[in-house]
Amino acid sequence: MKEMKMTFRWYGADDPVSLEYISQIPGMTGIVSAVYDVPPGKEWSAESIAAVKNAANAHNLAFEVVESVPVHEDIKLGKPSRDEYIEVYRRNVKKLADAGVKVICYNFMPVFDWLRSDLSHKNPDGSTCLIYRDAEVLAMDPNTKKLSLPGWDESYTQDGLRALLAEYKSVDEEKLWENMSYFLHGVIPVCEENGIKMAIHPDDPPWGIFGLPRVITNKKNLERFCKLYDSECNGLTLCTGSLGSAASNDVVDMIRHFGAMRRIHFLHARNIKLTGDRDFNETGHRSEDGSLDMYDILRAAWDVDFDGYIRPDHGRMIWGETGRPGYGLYDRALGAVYLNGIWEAINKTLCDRK
Ligand code: DNO
Repeated sequence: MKEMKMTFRWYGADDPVSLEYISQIPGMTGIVSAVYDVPPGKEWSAESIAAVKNAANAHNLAFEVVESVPVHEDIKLGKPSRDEYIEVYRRNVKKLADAGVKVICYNFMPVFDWLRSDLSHKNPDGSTCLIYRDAEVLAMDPNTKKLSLPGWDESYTQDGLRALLAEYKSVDEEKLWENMSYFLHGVIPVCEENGIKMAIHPDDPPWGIFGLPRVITNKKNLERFCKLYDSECNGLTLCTGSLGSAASNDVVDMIRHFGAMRRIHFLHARNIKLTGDRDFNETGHRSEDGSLDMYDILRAAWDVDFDGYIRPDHGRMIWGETGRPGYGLYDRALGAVYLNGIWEAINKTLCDRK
C-alpha cells in the first residue's frame, strides 16, 4: 500500500473551523498552518510556532507543513535590503525545522497572491463558490482605479499599493527569475542542512496581471525553476486548480514529470471548471463537476510513488456555512474523503501488480 499524507489548512485560533472538527474528518493526519502574529519579513517566535504545534498535537494532528512563510517584496524586487530579509527567512527555516516542520509552502507572486473576481458566486443549487472573470479583474486595474478586489491582502493603502506597483515597473520576468535565483541560493542550503523541503506555489491564476510579472505558470517555467537550484529541497507545491486554470497546462503530465524528479512535496487538489478563455469557476472536488480529472491526478501521483502531503484545496460554501471564502469545513472535508477514497481504490487495484 502506498501512502500519502492527508492534511487540512487551518488559519490559527481565529479560524472558524476548529481543530476538533478537523480531527473528526476521516483519514486526516495533520494540519497546514502558519504563524499569523507577525508581518511578512519578520522572524517567527519559537513560542508562536510551538503554540501551533501543541494545539495540533493535542487533537492528534501533526504540524509538518507550513503555508506560507511569506517572501518579503524587497526580495522579489531585488532591493539591497533583501539580504536582511533572506537572513530572517533562513532563521525561520531553522526554527521551523527544530519544531518538526518538513515542508514550507511559499509563493513568489509580486504584490498579489491569488486573485478572484467574486468570492461568493451563487450556484443554481444554492451553494457559493469563488470565480474568476479576467475582464472583470482587469477592469479594476489598481494603476488607474481604486482597487477593491476580493481575496488579496488589503494591508496596503491605495497609495502604498500604487507606489509598490511603480517599483515593479523595472522588474520584468527575467529580473524576477534573477531575484528568485538569488533567494533560492540564500535559502536552500539552510533547508538542506535542516531537512526542510521548500515547495513553491504556482501563480494563481497562472498569467501576468496588471503588468506584473508572473513566472511560476507552466511546465517549461517549472522546469526552469527546478534548475535554478538543483536540489530536492528546491521543490514544488503542485496546485492543480492554479495550474489547471490555464487550458494549455496538462496537470497530470506535470505530476508525472515533476513527481518522477522527486520535486513535488505538497499537492493541492482543487477542481475548477473552465468557463471561457481565462475564466473559471471553482467547483467541488469530484471529477465530473470540474474540468480536472481527480482520478487521473491521483493515479499519476500514485504511479510516481508520491508519498508527500496532500490537502483538499478550496471548497464551495455548502449547507449554509459561512466563513473564510474557499476555506469552509464541509466541502473541503468531502473533498478529503473523496480523495482518500480514490487513493484506496487505486491502492487496492494496483498494489500487488507494481
Ligand atoms: C490560496 C492559496 C494560496 C497559497 C499561497 C502560498 O488559497 O492556495 O494563498 O497559500 O500562494 O504561498
